[in-house]
Amino acid sequence: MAKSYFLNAENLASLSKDVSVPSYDRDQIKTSILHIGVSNFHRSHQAYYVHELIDKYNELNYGICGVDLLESDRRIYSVLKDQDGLYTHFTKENNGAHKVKIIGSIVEYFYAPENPLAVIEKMANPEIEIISMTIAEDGYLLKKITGEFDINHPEVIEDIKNPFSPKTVFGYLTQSFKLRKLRNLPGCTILSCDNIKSNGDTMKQSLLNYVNKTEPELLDWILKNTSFPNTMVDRITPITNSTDIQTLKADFNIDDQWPVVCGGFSQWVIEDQFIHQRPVWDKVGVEYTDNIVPYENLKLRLLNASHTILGILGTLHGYKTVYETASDPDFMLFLKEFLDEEVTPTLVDSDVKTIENYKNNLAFRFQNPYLNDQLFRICQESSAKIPLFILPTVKYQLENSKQVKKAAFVIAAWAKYNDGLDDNGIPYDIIDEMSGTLIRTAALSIQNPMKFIEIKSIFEDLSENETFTTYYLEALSQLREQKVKDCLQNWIAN
Ligand code: CS2
Repeated sequence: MAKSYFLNAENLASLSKDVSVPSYDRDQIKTSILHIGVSNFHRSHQAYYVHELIDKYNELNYGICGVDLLESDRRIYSVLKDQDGLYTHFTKENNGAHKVKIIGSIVEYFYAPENPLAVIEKMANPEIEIISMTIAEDGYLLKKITGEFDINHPEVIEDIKNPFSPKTVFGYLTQSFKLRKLRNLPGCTILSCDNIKSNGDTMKQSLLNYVNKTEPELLDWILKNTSFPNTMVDRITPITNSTDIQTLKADFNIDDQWPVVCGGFSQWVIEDQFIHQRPVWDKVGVEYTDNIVPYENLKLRLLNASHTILGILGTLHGYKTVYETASDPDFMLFLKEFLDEEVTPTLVDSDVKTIENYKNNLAFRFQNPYLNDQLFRICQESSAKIPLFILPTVKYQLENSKQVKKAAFVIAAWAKYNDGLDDNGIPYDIIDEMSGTLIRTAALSIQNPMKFIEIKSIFEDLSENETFTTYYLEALSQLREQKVKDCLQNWIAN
């Protein structure tokens, strides 16, 4: 086996010619973006676009300063430190083609727990024009059911007590905005890149609530000097596994401790509301829009809902990956009918051709044999995903007296999923903030099947809707008697 090279700035020149390395001088880059939450997804998506812009167009004004806030981020901190902020972007296309690129757009990095004041200073630096984030849904500290900001959240209480060593993104933003105001500096754009509905509006609502409680005299400044564009983000990014690390070593001579693996398709749509000049990311495929809603609905209700369905049904059957499940015609037929009959009617802001193209592209993306996207990843935190990906469809359909049959089957399958055993009797883990409630309620629903959809923080009043519950009860009783694949036959082709 040829010698592999530890990935760092010094070794870039030694890497094989098959590997694309930054063509630019990283020392010349100005950091105008500060990104909170250097997740796998950030590295496969935003940091990739930023890299492409610098690499292809020599746009040196848009480097990234990465920031992580959580104890659990210690590992990425140490990897990026060792690797001079460099990492491998490993794209796997459906036809087996691989693209291996070293991404150089993260040129600075701060691990906030080690030096919170340095992070506050950096965020207040006028060179930072955009503060972006991927902090996951729970980072917004919203109360279940009402969706309001949880002002009594333990981390908020902590931040109020220790404003100069905050734990939350809101604590950091508030302190840095105070400095900007005091120093008479311009504000900046807050760019949420989380896969949630109205991510910019949600960020704004949470931040303003926090500021209202902690520094009300700052509210006016924030309203005048910042903006919160909504965005739609999309790139399938499986969990990196040891085989990926080995392949990069053996086939490309790169010794990268934590590369990022992703599918070929990527989309980023951003509302055009920037405080400073809008970045020319459109040169590398970003779309700017005045209205994010149609894009968001396609993404959440078609792609993410499909993932959730394949995740739950596939796991019950005993499959391990999206690819396996999406290669099984029974599961795909059920999914296709669900998308056609129950989701498509809700997509009132998109034309038929756009919707059809989107659905066809989805099937193609799911059937990528090289991606190894684990159902385990998809099923994590379903209690946060289902209200976002599937229940808005159910709500729309019920309000318009339209079909909800397959959605009801999926919810029943999720109740069964929380028993933690697949159809071969093999156990799996349930990773969910609400796992205790889910497991307990699924067990109770063996005697009393309504119990599961009576979890108000997930389903609100859905258990009171007779059309839905009739299908749900029928589905759950079948699922308790038969394997999921056998049940599917009763639910496809009406
Ligand atoms: C997935 C998403 O977590 C999930 O349930 O559906 O992570 C999905 O892969 C991304 O949103 C794709 O952009």
